[in-house]
Amino acid sequence: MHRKLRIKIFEKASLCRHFETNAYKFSEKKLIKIPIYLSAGQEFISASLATIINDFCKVKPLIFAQHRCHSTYLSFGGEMDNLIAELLGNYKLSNTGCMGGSASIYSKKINMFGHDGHMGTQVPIGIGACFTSKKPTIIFMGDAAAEEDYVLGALGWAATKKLPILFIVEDNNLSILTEKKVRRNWDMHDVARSFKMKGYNLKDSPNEIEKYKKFFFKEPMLLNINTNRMFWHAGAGKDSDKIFDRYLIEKKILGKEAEKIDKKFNSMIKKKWEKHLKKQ
Ligand SMILES: Cc1ncc(C[n+]2csc(CCOP(=O)(O)OP(=O)(O)O)c2C)c(N)n1
Ligand SMILES: [Mg+2]
Repeated sequence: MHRKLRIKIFEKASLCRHFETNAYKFSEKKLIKIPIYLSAGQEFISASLATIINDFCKVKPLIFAQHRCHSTYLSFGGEMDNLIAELLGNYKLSNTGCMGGSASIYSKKINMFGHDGHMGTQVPIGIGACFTSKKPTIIFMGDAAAEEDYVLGALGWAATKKLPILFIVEDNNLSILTEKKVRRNWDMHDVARSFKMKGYNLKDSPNEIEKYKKFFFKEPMLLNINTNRMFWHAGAGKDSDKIFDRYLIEKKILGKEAEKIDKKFNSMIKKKWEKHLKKQ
């Protein structure tokens, strides 16, 4: 992967990481009063996809995400101020009004549709939107949402109709606290293949994700991307301090340039949150 592209992806991931660590802090201090679903640890999935889709595919897809969607929204160009206002309940200060809380973020500007809270419903809904519009569509789901019956049936339809959909399983191995091995003995990339669509199992590294870009939106494809959730399922807390952190790995590989980006977003995003908190 070109270093320039890798840096661009790191920039998006850094923005997402600092957004989430601030959300964590203010949730812990009870300044955020609603349930929040933090995506820290998983941000390289949306940061890589958004950058590659913008630079390489040059399309603006319809976006369907699940409850852990802050990084999706921010990576694809959602306004950070609106999301901060939403989480703090300062709806009048955002351009969108109420977005339905952390789990249901939407944006007309970036074609992102809000989630209804039922795991996996975004899959048949997104497939329907693509079937009628034929627009390039990206649908995110968790590894547990992927197990829902209505997800599996709908995948078969997308495969049959060869719809231009990129299905992304953000596989953090967890359904709240239950690991995948307790829940099932099969893999989502195999399921996709059994429906005769492309299906791959990969890590959440930008390098790995980039390998599949030539197939994006040409036909249905499912990428099962293995990742790690840094914080609790909901709210501010940690299940473990010992998780693999892609952000630290990328920062180390990219060296001084990444350190500078990290510092820049650290101070910029902290200031943004503080500005919003003053208006409360
Ligand atoms: C249909 C349905 N069943 C159960 C729930 C309760 N629930 C909310 S999130 C969740 C786990 C989601 O796991 P996954 O899809 O892997 O996403 P992650 O939280 O790991 O990002 C469950 C069981 C729900 N919201 N909807
Ligand atoms: Mg999960």
